Amino acid sequence: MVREIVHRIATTPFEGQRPGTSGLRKKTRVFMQPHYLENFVQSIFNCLREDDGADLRKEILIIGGDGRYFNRQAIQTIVRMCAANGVGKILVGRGGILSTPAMSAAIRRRGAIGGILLSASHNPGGIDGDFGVKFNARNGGPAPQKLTDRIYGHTQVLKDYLMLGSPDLELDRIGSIRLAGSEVEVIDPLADYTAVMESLFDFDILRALFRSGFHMVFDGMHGVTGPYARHILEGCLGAPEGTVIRGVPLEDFGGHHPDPNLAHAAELIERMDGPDAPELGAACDGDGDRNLILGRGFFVTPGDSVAVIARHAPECIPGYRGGLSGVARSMPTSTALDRVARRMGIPCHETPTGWKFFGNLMDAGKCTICGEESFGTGSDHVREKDGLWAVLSWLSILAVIKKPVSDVVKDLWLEDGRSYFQRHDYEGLDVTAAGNMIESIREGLPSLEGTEIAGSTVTMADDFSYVDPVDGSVSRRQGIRIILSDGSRIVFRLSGTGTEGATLRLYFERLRFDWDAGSDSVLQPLIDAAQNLLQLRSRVGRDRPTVIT
Ligand code: VG1
Ligand code: CO
Repeated sequence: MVREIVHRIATTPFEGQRPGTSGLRKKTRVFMQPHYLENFVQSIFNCLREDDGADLRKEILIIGGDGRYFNRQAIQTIVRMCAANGVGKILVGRGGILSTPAMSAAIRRRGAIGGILLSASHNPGGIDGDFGVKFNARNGGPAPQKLTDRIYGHTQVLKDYLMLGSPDLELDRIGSIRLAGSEVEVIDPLADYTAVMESLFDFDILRALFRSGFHMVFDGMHGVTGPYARHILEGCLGAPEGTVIRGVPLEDFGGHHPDPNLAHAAELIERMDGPDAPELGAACDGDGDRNLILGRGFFVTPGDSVAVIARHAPECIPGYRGGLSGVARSMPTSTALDRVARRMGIPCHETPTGWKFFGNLMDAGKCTICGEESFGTGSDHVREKDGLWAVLSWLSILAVIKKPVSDVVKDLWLEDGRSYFQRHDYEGLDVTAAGNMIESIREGLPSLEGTEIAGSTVTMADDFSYVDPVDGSVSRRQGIRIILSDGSRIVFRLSGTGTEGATLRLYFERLRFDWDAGSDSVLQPLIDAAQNLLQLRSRVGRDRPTVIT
């Protein structure tokens, strides 16, 4: 037997900014620099061991990613480091694959200490694209900010890391080997996730739906969800072969942004047009946590989607038959969910952007279903947003309600009005100029109240602060919101996930009861008002957004 040798490799302190809401996200080439990935990963181990007193020999750790360029190489490195650090059991998704929700499901079902997830989500992949590493904790959710900060603290004082000098692990075959003191098992990345979906949804009803000729198309965008969708939709539920398009994960996502929105899922949107189009169209992002829902010639905004799911889940999905304990949305997300919650008599929480805030509420039993405007929807079955879960939710609703997607949404608007909603992103801005702009607006907020904007009076203008109802922690400066007397909102904040320059996000919402007016015309007064207020041309040299979703 060959003895595995643990190398202690000297290193320089980690140079990189503090990880944001979704872990550490950088250009792929940055991650490929010597010691870069290693430093971050060793800091996770040091943090678990030194701060939390974890005995890693007794723990399970799960590794997987969305299949993008550098995924396999990074996994080989992390497996060697896990073994060198004495992790008891290391589980790796076959082919290096695990979607973000599947990772969350696997951590929870297997009682793991956490998981290391390799993805930059919907950002493009490839050697000139983006890469990312994220640590998910025992509850299956993204590390809370305090943990992320502690991991970052360790990166700053790291002197060396531990690495095993072993050959590459065979990633493509299910099986188990011993590596130093660790057991390494390559697992089926679909198994845990599929079991969770079976426990929530009535697969018989969904099978019957497809047997009756229901026609849908699912666009995997060459991200990680393709294999999950093929297995569940075409395999378990009997949807015809070809229902899943772009279903093979590719290292460069076929050269596209694996981002399921109106800008990047153009091909799918085209397919959904016309009288013979499928009844349901859906897409997921690179790591499988985001979703886009389309009806025939009809776009469901993410804010409406989560409202519809919450409204109908107890009646249409067995996993929610007992009712919902509460719902939650991120602050910029439209208020359609609030109105549904009021109707259902359940609390609706408003959290800062980012999934980790929902996790706390869910752990405390305060929230069952939640969503974000950024095409994220999910529930307490895992602690990440879950793209395919949203698709199965919609299928279940359509199977019971037996109406077209567009009518299901219009029924919602008829009940409580329609939130017209748009997000405008200004990407690649100068970091200092963007920061200064936000700062100066923040200073002027108190004097905005009571003034006239877009034909209404400003009733509130503040920078959103969130007090977590579970642990009392306070998150300040989570986005500037201007609320008008007619209920309209203008929100803006800087992105925490970009890898180049600064990204400014402007969110517009206006509630109307005439639900067939075009979004553009309804929102234009708010858009003009924001342009006026922000003075984007003079402050950051732009007068047009990069992307509208
Ligand atoms: C964006 C979205 C946010 C989402 C986050 C992670 O963050 O706005 O709603 O939770 O991405 O999504 P930001 O800070 O860039 O606005 V994912 O699919 O990239 O894990
Ligand atoms: Co994602």
